Formats: sequence, C-alpha cells, structure tokens
Amino acid sequence: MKITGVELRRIGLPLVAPFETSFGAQTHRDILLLRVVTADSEGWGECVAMSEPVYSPEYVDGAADVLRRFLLPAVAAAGPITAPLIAEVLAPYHGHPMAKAALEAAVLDAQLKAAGVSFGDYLGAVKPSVPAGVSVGIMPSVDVLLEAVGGYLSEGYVRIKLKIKPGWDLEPVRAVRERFGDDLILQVDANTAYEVGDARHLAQLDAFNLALIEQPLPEDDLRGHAELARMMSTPICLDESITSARSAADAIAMGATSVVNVKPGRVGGYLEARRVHDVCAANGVPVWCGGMLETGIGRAANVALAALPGFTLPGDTSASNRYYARDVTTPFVLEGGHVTVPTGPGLGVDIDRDWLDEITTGVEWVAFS
Ligand code: OSB
Ligand code: MG
Repeated sequence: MKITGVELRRIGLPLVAPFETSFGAQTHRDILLLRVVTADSEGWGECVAMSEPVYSPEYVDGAADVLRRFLLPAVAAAGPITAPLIAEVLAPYHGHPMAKAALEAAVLDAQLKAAGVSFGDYLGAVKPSVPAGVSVGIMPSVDVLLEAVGGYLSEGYVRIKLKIKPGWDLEPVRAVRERFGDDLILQVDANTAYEVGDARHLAQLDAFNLALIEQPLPEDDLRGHAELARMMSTPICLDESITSARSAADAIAMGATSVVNVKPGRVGGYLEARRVHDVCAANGVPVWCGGMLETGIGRAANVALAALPGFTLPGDTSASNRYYARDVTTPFVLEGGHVTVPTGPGLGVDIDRDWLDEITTGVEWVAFS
C-alpha cells in the first residue's frame, strides 16, 4: 500500500463530567488523530497520549513531535507498506508506544478499508458484541460515588471499576459493596499509587470480594507485585507494567499478575496487543480491554479487540456517552450491558466530519515522497 501522506489533526473535547484518578483530574481532552491517505483509501488512528505525562511518559505534544520528526519520515522512507511491517520500521526509535500505535492503527484502517475487511475479522473477533464495564473516578464524597455507580448500573453496565488512592480506598469500596450487593462485579484501580509496604493495608480489600486490584504498585515493581500477590487473596491485574507481550510473559512467570489489562496504546499497537492476548491465553491468564477515554475512533478498534476469545472479563469498553456528549463517530451505545462490534470495513464507524471540523484545533499535513 502506497501512502500519499498523513494528516495530524488535534481536536478538543470536553468530558461530560470530571474524571479523577490517583494521578489527577481531567475535565477536557486534547486528542491527536492521524489520517493516513492512499490513492484509494484513508484510515484513522487515535493517539491515546494524555496532555501530561502522568499515566505513562508520553504526552500529546510529545507524540505529535516524535511522529513528525522520526516516525512518519521512517514510514515514508520505507516505501509501500502494510500494517504488520510498521512496528518493525519504527523499532529503531525507542519508546513512544502510543504514537506508534496510532500510526499502525491508521495504516491498518486504510488497508482493511481497501480490502473490505473489518478490524474484528482481521484481529480474530469471535463475538458480535462485548460486555461493557465502566471506570468510575474518585469522587468528592462517598454519597456522590454511590449516586454515580447507581446511575451506571441502571444504564446496564455489567462491571464497576473504582479508582482508588491512599485515603480513598476501603471506605468507598465498602460502601459500594454494601449498597449494591454481593453479585456486583467490582474491581479497583490504583494507577501505581501504593508501595509494597502498604501490603497489609491493601489486604483489607480482600474482605470485599473484588474481581481484581489493578496496578497497585509502581510500573517497574514487578517483584513487589509478586510479593503483594502472596499477601492478599484479591487477584492482581497489571496495567502500566505491561508494555509488550514479553513483559506480560515475564510478569506472569514471576507471579506478579494473574489477570492482564490490555491497552493497545500502551503496548505499541493492536498487533502487539493481540500478542499480549495470545501469551496470556497460552498461560491461562484472563485478559480484558482497557481504555484511555477514547473517542469512537479508538473505541471501535478496542471493541473489535475485546471480541477475541481470551477477553473473558468485561473491559473498560463503555458507551460513547460515558465521556462525550457528542462523539466524533456514530456513537457506541449500551444494549443489554453490551456494545456492538462494528462489522464494516476497517474500523467500521462513520466519522462525523462536520463535528470533527468544529472541534479541530489544528491540522498538519505530512506529504510522503
Ligand atoms: O488506568 O485504566 C486506567 C483512563 C486514563 C488513563 C488510565 C486509565 C484510565 C481509565 C479509564 O481507567 C478507562 C476508560 O474508560 O477509557
Ligand atoms: Mg488502569
């Protein structure tokens, strides 16, 4: 496939409500989209880097910079190309998995649209829809949290994930468990906010029958997670620590994780994400699809990935209106607690070009050849 050029488009979108995690609160998103153009097709990719490097080292201005300075020139120099070769061409440049993932996704979308194949069929999806969980931020009070969780449950979400941090952990978890009962699938995500010395405190979460605790300790503390796993009965699920299929294999071998959150942006693309899935499946480790507050562009690809056979737990694959009043694609909606896997060519969603233009804050065109 010969690429004519790539558009870097920045959009700004307000969130329907502030979203607070252990690393800070967000009220608005500044998102980088890529549009890969060929003679007979175009493809879209969403970069999940946030405005600031507070989840991982990447941030949206840095992603745009590394793309225009190194990644796009490397792909341009490679000549005609298809998605499976993108990671290899970009490998000399260390890091920047979110920038790389966005580029690979856009190339894949263009390629699949030209071939008339959906993301789901290409990746190996085995179901028409996927169960949807929702990630619930840190709230100003337990009462406000109970109200929010109640709202999501009445919408049909099948699993609740509570963001926790020191000072906001046992009390909100106990309150949600007591209010909504033992049948609720409940899990927590600390985004690295604890130390292994907090093990005895964290073990008190065992009383609440959680499906898992996500990334309690720092990203590079695999040994600490293995130690923590021996000190609490709640399964440990790594997010930030899993940066490749190899690191997933290592974490599993060390006993640092017994469930894995798969995020394509964090591992450098949907093809590596599928390899993480494969490694986990080979080890009998269940996986679920994480999220990064994606618009419909990234969400479409995530939902396709989440339909692979090893994704046996509900993911952070919520409906568009969880974050955005108006999405940039046909919105994903919740039907019986599930979202539908698109079946059209490529991502299989229509882009709302008028809305996209309205919320665009900048466009750059990088011509190839
Ligand atoms: O840790 O899973 C996370 C959002 C931004 C950065 C990190 C995380 C999250 C979420 C929300 O938990 C997932 C989503 O609903 O998209
Ligand atoms: Mg997480």
